[in-house]
Amino acid sequence: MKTPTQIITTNTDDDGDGSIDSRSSDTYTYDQRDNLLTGVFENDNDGDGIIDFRSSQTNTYNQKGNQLTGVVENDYDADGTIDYRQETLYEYLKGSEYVIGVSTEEVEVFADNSIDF
Ligand SMILES: [Ca+2]
Ligand SMILES: [Ca+2]
Ligand SMILES: [Ca+2]
Repeated sequence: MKTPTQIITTNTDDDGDGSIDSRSSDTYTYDQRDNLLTGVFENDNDGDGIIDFRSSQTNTYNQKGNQLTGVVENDYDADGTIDYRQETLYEYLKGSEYVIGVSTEEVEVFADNSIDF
């Protein structure tokens, strides 16, 4: 029996001084077939406890477990407004033979003061 929810937290101490310089938290959920349903990725680039980047992935599947849609949403400045969205549609003919296609939609290209590397 697989765990339906998986959370991976990474703390990075870049200079080894004992204080965390960046952290990321990834949360995954799976269906009973072990297909990835959602993934949420959060990044605190400067380790101040405030999330600076957020991204999510949402997938749907048909009854055979083949992926039907995949939606990626990125919030580059973690202000709650999605800055980038990409939707992928999968179509299948007989069996699992996969035919087409990708459709990409961009809400905005970039936010103004996004990533503070
Ligand atoms: Ca450090
Ligand atoms: Ca931060
Ligand atoms: Ca945003």
